[in-house]
Amino acid sequence: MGRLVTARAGLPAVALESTLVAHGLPWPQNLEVARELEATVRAGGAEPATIAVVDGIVRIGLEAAELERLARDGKAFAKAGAVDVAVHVARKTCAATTVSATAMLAARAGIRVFATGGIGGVHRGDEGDVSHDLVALAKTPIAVVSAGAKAILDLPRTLEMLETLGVLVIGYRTSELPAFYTRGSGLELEHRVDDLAELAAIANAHWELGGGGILVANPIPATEELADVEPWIERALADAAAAGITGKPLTPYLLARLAEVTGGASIRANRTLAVNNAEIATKLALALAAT
Ligand code: PSU
Ligand code: MN
Repeated sequence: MGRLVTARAGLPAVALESTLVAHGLPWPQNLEVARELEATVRAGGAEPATIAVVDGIVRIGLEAAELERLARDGKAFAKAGAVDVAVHVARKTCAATTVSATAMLAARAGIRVFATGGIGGVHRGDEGDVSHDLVALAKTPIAVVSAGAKAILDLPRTLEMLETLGVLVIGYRTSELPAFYTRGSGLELEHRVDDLAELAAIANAHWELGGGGILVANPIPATEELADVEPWIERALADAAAAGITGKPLTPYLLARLAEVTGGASIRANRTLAVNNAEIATKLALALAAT
């Protein structure tokens, strides 16, 4: 079905997702970020595997030209959750993979660590719109390093849903669920670790016990926080409601609208937090490989 890129001899792999590139960031910053995420993993001593479906082929790791195609022709790539992947494989179409699809495919390829920007969750004002990311994480044995869940969401409900579904949420050097653009949400986490060797030990124990996904909640660096973002989020949400946007296009719409109203500041914060997540994911992959 897919081409599984075997990591360079002896190197642990870190999965990276492609929806962030195709639908979460504008061209050409999306290509810069995609390359920077891969470079960060390589510099840390692991092998990056950006995951996408290209002309029906599941790619666990993209060639440089494929990465550029994903960024440049992002809109020609559907936004695929875990359940959508088969359709694109059978029809030989292109799809960017969300957190749910990337986690599923990475785990099948034997990859244990995955970096994204921020996972999906429960949308504000629409408790019926719950990202499949949460359900997929619950059943997939992989550690996802994420700056919490995206601030455009209902974070208290998202955290409740993670608990209901049984996703192990661990704050990395924080006791609060990070809010993507900012370090804290005021929502306390039950578990915190300050050391990646300890996190690796917890992950191994979790998987030995038959556990699924682990959300490693890694806040944006303090100097890069996007202050006073809430009024902009509320404005973007109001615009989405006025335009009648719901379902899959909602998150891409909100991120694009936020980029406009913040004059690009949200893009810079998104880039910083994603790269920061790739860095910690790489260190975790090395820590797991050492166990
Ligand atoms: N992180 C980012 N930007 C993004 C995403 C994550 O910094 O665009 C993507 C991920 O692919 C995640 C998706 O799975 O947003 C959530 O979409 P939805 O809310 O429709 O489930
Ligand atoms: Mn949704």
